[in-house]
Amino acid sequence: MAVASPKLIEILKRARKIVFLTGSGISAESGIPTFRGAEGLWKNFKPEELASFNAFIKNPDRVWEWYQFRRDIILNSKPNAGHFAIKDFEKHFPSVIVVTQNVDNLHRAAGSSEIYELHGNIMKNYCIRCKKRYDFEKFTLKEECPKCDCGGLIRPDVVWFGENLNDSVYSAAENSVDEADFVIVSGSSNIVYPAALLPQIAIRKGIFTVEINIERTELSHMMDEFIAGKSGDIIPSLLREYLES
Ligand code: BV8
Ligand code: ZN
Repeated sequence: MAVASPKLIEILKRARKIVFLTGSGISAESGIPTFRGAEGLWKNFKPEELASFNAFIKNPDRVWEWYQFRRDIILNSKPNAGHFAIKDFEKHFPSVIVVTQNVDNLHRAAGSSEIYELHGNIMKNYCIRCKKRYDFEKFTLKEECPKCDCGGLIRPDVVWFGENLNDSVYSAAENSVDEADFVIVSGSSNIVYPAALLPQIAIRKGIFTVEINIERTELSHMMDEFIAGKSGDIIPSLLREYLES
């Protein structure tokens, strides 16, 4: 049973610049819990309780432990068919850009060549005092927040609630959407801002925007098409149906 409408395939045939906007749902099939799903990461606490600078300063060991718990899951996970299909789109279209809210490094692991990580990368860290970087270090400490040589606390290089996104990353992401002729939104509940503004930029510009999700989201009603299903099933099918068309 085809997942793509004839109209979608027609527009894809003319597309040259495709942007994928992805959220934690695209990594669910890699075994990484989403944020708001039933088994969600936030299930026992509200995001602000852990993913904020105040929470970190109030209880650095607890926040550090939560990130170490998530790193362990991520280090034991692999990109899934959805990540790989996004990379495969690069063989058939001049420009394929990934704008992700995820911090799990899986688009990079799948080999995508142009990625904007709006919320940072959980494998990167820095000292809050001297800003010394500790990227991709294998920290052995599990329950205790490590300290920098200067004595400052080391934090994950992710964007916490209440923190600004990196200006250059966000404006590059905005420009990519602005110049796109086809936008695919997948695996996001579209609740977190300013990331959730990006699909709306495309829609306001009349760029063809497709949402792939296992359930409808806050923005589904604004999309040109909504395809219900898992990203790991739908994105490969989309590419296959395009190539067979
Ligand atoms: C900002 C990194 C300016 C950390 C994350 C009050 C005070 C301060 C700010 C605010 C406030 N009220 C609102 C705000 C703005 C706030 C915000 O949007 N809050 C929300 C909760 C309303 N935003 C911010 O604070 C941002 N900064 O605004 O700066 C500013 C500055 C100062 C003061 C005010 C404003 C920063 C936001 C970034 C937060 N950091 N992550 C970490 O990861 O630990 S966000 C975190 O949650 C994730 O990164 C991710 O982006 C987000 C979760 O969203 P999703 O990815 O969509 O995941 P979710 O679980 O929600 O949904 C999964 C979806 O997948 C579902 O739809 C599900 O159906 C679907 N799915 C599941 N399985 C599959 C699937 N789909 C397809 N296939 C499947 N197999
Ligand atoms: Zn330091």
